[in-house]
Amino acid sequence: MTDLLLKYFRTKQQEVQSEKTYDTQCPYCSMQCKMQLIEQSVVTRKKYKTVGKANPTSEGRLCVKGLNAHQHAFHRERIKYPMKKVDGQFVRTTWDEAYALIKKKFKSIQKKHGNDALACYGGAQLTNEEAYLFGKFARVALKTKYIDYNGRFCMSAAATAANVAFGIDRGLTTRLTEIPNAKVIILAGTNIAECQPTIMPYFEKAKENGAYIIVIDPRQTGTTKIADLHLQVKPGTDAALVNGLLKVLLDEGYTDHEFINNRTNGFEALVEHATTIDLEKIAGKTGVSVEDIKTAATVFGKEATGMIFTARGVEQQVDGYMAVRNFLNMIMVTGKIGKPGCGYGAITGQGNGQGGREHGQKADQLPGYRSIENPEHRKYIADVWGIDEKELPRKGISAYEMMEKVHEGEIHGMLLMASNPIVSNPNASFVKEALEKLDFFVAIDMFISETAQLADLILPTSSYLENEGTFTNLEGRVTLREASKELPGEVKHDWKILSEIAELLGKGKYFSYSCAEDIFNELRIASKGGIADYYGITYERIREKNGMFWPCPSLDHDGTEIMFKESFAHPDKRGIILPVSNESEVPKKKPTQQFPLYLTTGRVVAHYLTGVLTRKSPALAARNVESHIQIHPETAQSYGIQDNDLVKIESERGTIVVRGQLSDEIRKDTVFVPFHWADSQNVNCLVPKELDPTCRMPGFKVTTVNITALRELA
Ligand SMILES: Nc1nc2c(c(=O)[nH]1)N[C@H]1C(S)=C(S)[C@@H](COP(=O)(O)OP(=O)(O)OC[C@H]3O[C@@H](n4cnc5c(=O)[nH]c(N)nc54)[C@H](O)[C@@H]3O)O[C@H]1N2
Ligand SMILES: Nc1nc2c(c(=O)[nH]1)N[C@H]1C(S)=C(S)[C@@H](COP(=O)(O)OP(=O)(O)OC[C@H]3O[C@@H](n4cnc5c(=O)[nH]c(N)nc54)[C@H](O)[C@@H]3O)O[C@H]1N2
Ligand code: SF4
Ligand SMILES: [Mo]
Repeated sequence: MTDLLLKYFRTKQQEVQSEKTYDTQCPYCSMQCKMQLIEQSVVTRKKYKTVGKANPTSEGRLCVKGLNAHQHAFHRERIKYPMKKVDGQFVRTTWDEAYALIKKKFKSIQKKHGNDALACYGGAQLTNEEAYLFGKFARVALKTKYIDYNGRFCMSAAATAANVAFGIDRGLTTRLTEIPNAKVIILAGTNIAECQPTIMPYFEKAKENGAYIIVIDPRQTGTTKIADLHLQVKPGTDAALVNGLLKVLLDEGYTDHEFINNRTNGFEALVEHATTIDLEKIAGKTGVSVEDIKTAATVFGKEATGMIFTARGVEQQVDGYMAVRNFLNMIMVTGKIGKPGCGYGAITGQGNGQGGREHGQKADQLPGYRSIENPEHRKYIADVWGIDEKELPRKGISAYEMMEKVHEGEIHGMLLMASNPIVSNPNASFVKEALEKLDFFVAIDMFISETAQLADLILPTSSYLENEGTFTNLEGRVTLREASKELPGEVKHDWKILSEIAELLGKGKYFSYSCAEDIFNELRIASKGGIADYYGITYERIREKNGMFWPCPSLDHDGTEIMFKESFAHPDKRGIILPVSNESEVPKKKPTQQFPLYLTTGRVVAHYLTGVLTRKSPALAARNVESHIQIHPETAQSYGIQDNDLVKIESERGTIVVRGQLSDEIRKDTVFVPFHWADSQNVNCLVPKELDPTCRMPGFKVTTVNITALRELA
């Protein structure tokens, strides 16, 4: 080696020796994997690498999204200053100017149209502290009843079902370490292999221990690869399928009578309902054979331990609430809850899918999972907040319904935080038109998302590397994201922005916090005695124990890992069994001559939700540069479609164009399109507007469509 080269390498080494590390948690899914960002300074630039960190949930693992998460945080398009729209273009502005504009517009809109003319739209990517603060901000600073969040499209069906059946809603009723103790596991409408990849070893361990795994999904996926039995159900028919399973369980006597008698109400009605169930008819409706229904039910009934997990495949339906209730019926009649190796889990989705739904950013909810319509709950929270109970608004409406209120001229201004609704709402073109109609629209984001593009003002917020706060993971474990990287440019934390807006609206005394922990300490008191009781959890205790499970009602309580050991959370301590109809109350789309195929939607491993972040990450974007439609080769052939053709997809709501991907892993009567892309690839332009009557969940998983090869049109 020449002297020159040696010198070069020696300096290189020295350069790289200047290294900093930052602890944080992944900005994506509900596993909330702990990670560390390694920053190496090189003379001309900084180099980054992400590595996993040990913790009791992900045990140091990371998936491809987590490994590349930093790529979006350092992306050049990240916004670092407030941006104001002038003549259709965003221009840099100052915080003072931005705040002056907000004050002027918010005040004039409310003066002219009343307090409810302003709406707040939140997200479950926010920390617990910020979700809590957003709810308080809407009710105390804006005094509006209109607040809801993107969890409506995510968790609402399972949350409502668990609340009504068990009296409390925590995604998993047990800890992940119980999975290897289960002898039979049902995974219904959940593609964990792509959506929570670091959870997989728990299931692989269960399999090594001899567990029988049943997966219910219209497609073969990474998750069906671990299945002993795959029920390739017709989209939207889970409620009926479970009726078939219940029929077998009841007829064959695979029921736990002691559990049913001592712990539940409503069993007699279910027995009566089962007499009306015909297995042949269920097979015809669901596309699952009688033999497979019998096998699944028999294994589930026979084994002493077992678990059921559902996710959006079951839940994002216009009868999602009832479909989940039927799975809960199965858990209760077999007594497979509240003991080792047993339990139910609605696998939460977003980073704070669990906590985001507990602290009051939902239309009908106050912190601690309290109800905004319950006089005692109102009084308690009003006292914590130091306001008169009469000043608290009443309940509002769901996220999509707020868009209808914009069209109807009731909502004139909106503050959006952590969501991209024109890509994630059903009937997306209608939602875009609504947001375009607003008199004043403020988005708080890290990027100019497709929705932020429609705003009058965008306020730049901090990322997972900079913003400290707590997240409640899919287990119900409250974790502390210790983010400490310096804020780039003029970026501010979400909680800081809310507090400063409250101040300028004259409500500063209710929002004087110096750090996230201050807000958490108020949240602890606000949640005390509520369903989701965090009172006994402190930052210090979370650090000590590497996360703590709620409910945790006192400082000497260790948190609750396994729920419902002795009782459910209703006043009489019993769970509620409820017969569920095969047919949805809100009719589901059925194939017609005009729209002959089922369309179902979902995710791919490399992209996250509407893709605003993952499309900015070169390593992830490269894996899927565009959307696609998964079609069975026989179906494709009958429509004259070849692999990689551009395919026009039409529903009664709209038209999109994506690339065809032929695969025999999907049912012949069904096509699948992921929802991570916008504009002409935005699959939500096709999704209908009907909502579940109980929880207001849209039917993202069943649309009917027609498909045409664009080549054919030419
Ligand atoms: N890579 C990745 N991971 C993510 C996310 C992401 O966007 N990308 N998002 C996160 C969030 S917020 C969420 S909510 C979760 C979602 O996690 P999942 O719910 O697991 O994800 P989906 O792909 O929406 O749907 C799961 C499966 O349901 C199937 N399905 C469709 N229709 C039906 C039906 O009628 N019945 C049944 N039984 N199954 C059906 C689909 O084929 C799909 O394989 O993932 C989280 N993790
Ligand atoms: N067709 C179809 N549609 C669906 C679904 C489906 O399966 N099929 N799934 C639904 C589900 S489960 C979900 S969860 C929704 C999610 O859909 P959205 O609510 O639209 O969620 P994201 O795409 O994550 O959008 C988040 C936005 O917030 C920004 N952001 C991220 N972190 C923060 C933060 O900490 N603070 C602030 N202020 N901004 C932040 C991001 O840059 C991005 O612009 O989509 C739903 N829509
Ligand atoms: S996306 Fe989910 S599984 Fe993957 S690293 Fe992030 S938190 Fe973990
Ligand atoms: Mo979600």
